[in-house]
Amino acid sequence: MTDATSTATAGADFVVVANRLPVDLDRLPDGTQRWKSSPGGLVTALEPFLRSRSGAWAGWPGVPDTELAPIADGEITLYPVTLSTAELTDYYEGFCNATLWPLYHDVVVPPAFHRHWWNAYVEVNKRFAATTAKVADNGATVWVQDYQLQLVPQMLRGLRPDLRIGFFLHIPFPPVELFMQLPWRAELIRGLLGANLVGFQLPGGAQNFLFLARRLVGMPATKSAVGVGTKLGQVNLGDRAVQVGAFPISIDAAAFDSLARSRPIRKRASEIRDELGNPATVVLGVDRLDYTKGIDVRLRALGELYAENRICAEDTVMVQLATPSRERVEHYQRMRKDIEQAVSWINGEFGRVGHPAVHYLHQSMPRSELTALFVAADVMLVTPLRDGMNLVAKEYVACRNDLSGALVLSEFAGAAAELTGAFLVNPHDLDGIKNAIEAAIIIDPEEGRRRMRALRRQVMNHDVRHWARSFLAALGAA
Ligand code: GDG
Repeated sequence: MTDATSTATAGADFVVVANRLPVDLDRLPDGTQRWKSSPGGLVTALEPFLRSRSGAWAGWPGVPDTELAPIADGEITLYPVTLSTAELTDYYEGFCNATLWPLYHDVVVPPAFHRHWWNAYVEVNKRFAATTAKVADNGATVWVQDYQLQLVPQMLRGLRPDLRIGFFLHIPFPPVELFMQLPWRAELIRGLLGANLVGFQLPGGAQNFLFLARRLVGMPATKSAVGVGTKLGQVNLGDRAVQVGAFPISIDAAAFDSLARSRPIRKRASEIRDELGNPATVVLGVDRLDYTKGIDVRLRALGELYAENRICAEDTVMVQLATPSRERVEHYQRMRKDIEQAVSWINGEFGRVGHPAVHYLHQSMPRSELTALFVAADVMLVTPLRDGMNLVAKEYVACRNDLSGALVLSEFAGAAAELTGAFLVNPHDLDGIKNAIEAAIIIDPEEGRRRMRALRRQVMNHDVRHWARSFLAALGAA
């Protein structure tokens, strides 16, 4: 990666705008700094589009109070957007993650409403819009990502009416009764209506948005039957129309599939099983440590199953990877304590020396090790109280090329709409979860293969490139 100050031209014809850049600035203890790529699914999905045209990406580089020049990353130019430490507190940890995140996830915890957080959100959104306006070529396509940047479409349209603007929300869009709590509800809806196309994970989110647009902005919404992909709803704004639709995101399924088949990963998976004491059943959970993910729910279910002798810690061992997340936000600190207490209760009651029942890892691990865990696990538990999609569920399925393994999946994860071959559970129904975990453990192998075959057909045929292509095709037609 090189400094692109001299080469960057105001002429990108495809611009991605996201809270984070696909690279992180890493400051080393000796004071030097370097770029570390953080390739997520989004990068994989968008790379072909970014490279085939003259592509740009605007986002925060992960370190506050730092002005950085544009960076050339191959043919893509990255435009760092600066955030101050105060903005990180008020915009990111505050409005994004303590107001919008809980509000959009069914108020699983109460959202906090503070005017100074909102003001910071407006300011930061303005900065993202201004950066994008500077780098986009005449008539360029701009794709704005997620809840951190909901005002950008309108602000950008004000600065650059020539642009074709798409917006995609990665998290759920809440029902009207919840959204109406937000003091700045009309501003957010107007912000989103600056786009030509507003995309959601599920038709339900799109319907909620259409309803709110009609109610808060007073615009007629037509074609209210919102389907996935091509059947779009529409909000008419007089001089222009905004398309609204559902585009369920996915993963780089082929990459997971081939990594999971590779010899080193298969070898590592079998080592992991050895290290766990070769139990009959390995149960796995993989999540960002977040209160929406229902980690506590599944631990409670597992603990009760051990206590009732329906499973035993010699045969059934759980690994829970909880990746550190938003550690400065208060609710996250409290939840971490509760989860660690639950793990320690289970191990105290049911573990033996050298053989804990639950192996809990509060850390982030390399993609290869994560894939080996997916390969090693007989039963995958994905039990969020609410989740836009949940990529982990799809990643597990993509790693089960031998058709073994069972997925227990919350009905309230977006992925449940597609992964109907999973053991679907209501995460509020503890007995239902216990029954599903038990059924997944003792499933007849033929029935298990039948279910996994159906899951894999869905995931392998609807990957993240399919998602990006269908969104961009709809945006192109909007
Ligand atoms: C939001 C929405 C929606 C986790 N630990 C490690 C690691 N991971 C990876 C997983 C997966 C990703 O992080 C998590 O994605 P999810 O979809 O499960 O959840 P969110 O982070 O909440 O994502 C969600 C998503 O956006 C996309 O639209 O599905 O609903 O909430 O890919 O594998 N990866 C590595 N090490 C870890 O320790 N390498």
